Order: sequence, then structure tokens, then C-alpha cells
Amino acid sequence: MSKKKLVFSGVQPTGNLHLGNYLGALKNFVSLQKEMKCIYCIVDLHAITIYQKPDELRTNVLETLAGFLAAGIDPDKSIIFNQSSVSGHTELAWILNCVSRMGWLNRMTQFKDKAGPDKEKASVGLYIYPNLMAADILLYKATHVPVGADQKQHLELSRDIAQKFNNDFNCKDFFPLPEPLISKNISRVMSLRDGTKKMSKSEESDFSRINLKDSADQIIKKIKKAKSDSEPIPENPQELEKKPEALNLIKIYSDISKNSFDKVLKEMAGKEYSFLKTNLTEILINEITPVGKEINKLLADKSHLKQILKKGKEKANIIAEENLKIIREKVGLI
Ligand code: AQP
Repeated sequence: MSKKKLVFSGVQPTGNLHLGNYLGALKNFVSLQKEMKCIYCIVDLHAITIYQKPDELRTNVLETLAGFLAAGIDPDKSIIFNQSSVSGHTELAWILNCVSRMGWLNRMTQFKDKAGPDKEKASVGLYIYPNLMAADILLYKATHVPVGADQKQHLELSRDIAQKFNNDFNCKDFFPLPEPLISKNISRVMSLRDGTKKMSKSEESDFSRINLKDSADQIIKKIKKAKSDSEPIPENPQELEKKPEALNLIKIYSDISKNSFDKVLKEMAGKEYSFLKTNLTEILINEITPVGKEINKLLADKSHLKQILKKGKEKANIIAEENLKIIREKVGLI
């Protein structure tokens, strides 16, 4: 098996990037650039599994790219491109559709969440999305995939598909079994309004999330309105487990301030949530508003952004075509 480590991860261009994407994925993407070769993809084909207005999709691809760059992903170190520009993703996805099993897809909880109560009305693309995700990763024979905890199940499926391909086509170790890299401190940032739901771009209320482009004023208002608790902050972490919104705020504070959860809880115990909120607002403004300003600055030069995507596509395509040539041979395609 190739021992070369390679990172692949993707983000959907479905709207403003938020604190969940930033802490759960982007910060990890940035730090991994120091250790390994990385490929970061704007997964527009995943986005269209739910209808997107074409003009908005085009805008969102560039917004997402600007978010990557503003967070610190360096196009000279990492390959950055949009998924639909490398056709190997869809070709391999078809091959993997024929390897993956219906029973495996039926277990995917994200489909159940996103399809809602009337599954008959969901697109077929939404159902087979995890096979495309497996293709994204395996096309480059990536070994490591930084994701938020919400994507863990899809990554396990990618491993199952890789394993079955290797068995079916008698090529032990051809596809590496990709490993998830999940942020230890905060793997799932929750909604500011409902601590049982993850922070998400598609949640209707903008007060449920901190967007990377939020102004200091918006951050102040959102944290002020964020659900917490009427009683002081408890000392005991088990007490906090019963208060998911409060727990979420403390975890966010701990992650951004780079202090352990236990240390933060010790410091905050017995204090009112307003104390935590004041401190949290301050570090959020310091961390997030420079990223937002940089996104806006980058968006002012769209041709520069398109050039980065073009260069990234060319680099990605070379690796994809090399691997696909072997994959086609293994499957028996002439
Ligand atoms: N709340 C979150 N906490 C931690 N990590 C998160 N990620 C997303 N939300 C959170 C991680 O960000 C990466 C990119 O996610 P995505 O935008 O491609 O897809 P998603 O998980 O479907 O994100 P959203 O915000 O919920 O988008 P919509 O609303 O459009 O479906 C992934 O690594 C993800 O784990």
C-alpha cells in the first residue's frame, strides 16, 4: 500500500460559511497543510442534491473559495478547486454506485434528516450523495479526511466502499481506507437557538449561527440572544450535559481561547451566563471579523479567485486521470 499521506476534504457552496464550518473543518484544513499534501474541494455537485438557484450557486462557489483563503488555506501549498471542474469525480462515482450497497445507503442518517418526512420527494442525488463523497476521496487515494463529527458515518461508508472495491477487483490495498480527522475539542458546533441541532447554513434563523462574514454588531446581538440558562454556570460537567445550549457556548469559548474545557469550566463555575457571553463575544469578534473582512476583500477580485480555481483544477485533474486510468483497467473498462 502507498504510504504517502494525502488529505482530501470538501465543503458545499450552499451559502455563508459559519462558525461550525470554521471550527469543525477549516481550522483543521489550515493546520494540516503544514504536515501533509492537501486537496480541498468546493463540492458544487453535492450542493445541487438540493435545488440551488444557478446564479446563487456560482456566487457561493467563489464565496466558499474566499472563505478557504481567508481562513488561511494557501493555494501554493494545497490544491483548491471546484468538484464539477474535474469530471473524474462523477465517473468514479458511477463505478462506486455499482460497488456500494442499497442497505449501506439506507442506514445514512443525514439522508433521513435532509430528506425530511417525505422521502419520495427527495432527489436521487441526495440519496446517493455518500457514494459521490467516497469517489471524491478515493479518486485521489486520500488517506486522511478532516471533517466535522456529522460526516463520520459517510466516511465509514467510504471505507466500506474502498474495501469492497479492493476485494471485488482483487487488488488488496489499492484504495487506502481513509481515516477521519475529527477536531478533538469541538467536533460539532451546535445551533445558538437549539443545542440539540448542529449549526447549519440551511437553518432558517440567522440567529442560530455566527457567519464568518458577520460584523462585530451582529456577533454581539447573536451571542446576547443565544439560548443559555437562568441558573449560574454549574461546576459539574454532568450538570452541563443537561443544558446543551450552555454546553455549546462553553465549548466554543474553550476552543477559540485554546483553553481546555475543564479549565474554562473551573473559571466560569458559579458565574452568570452573561459573564461567559461577554468574554465569548470578545474572542469571537477578534477571531471572526478579520476573516470576514478578508473574505470581502478577496471577493472584490473575482478574476483572481477564478484563476486560483483554474490552477487547482489543472493540478487535481492530473492526479485524477492517473488514478482513473488504473481504476478503469481494474474494472475491465476499455
Ligand atoms: N455545526 C458544525 N460543527 C462542526 N463541523 C461542521 N461542519 C458543518 N457544520 C458543522 C463541517 O464543515 C464541513 C463542510 O460542511 P458542508 O458545508 O459541506 O456540509 P454540511 O455538513 O451539510 O454543512 P451545513 O452547514 O449543515 O450545510 P447545509 O445546511 O447546506 O447542509 C464538513 O466537514 C462538516 O463536517
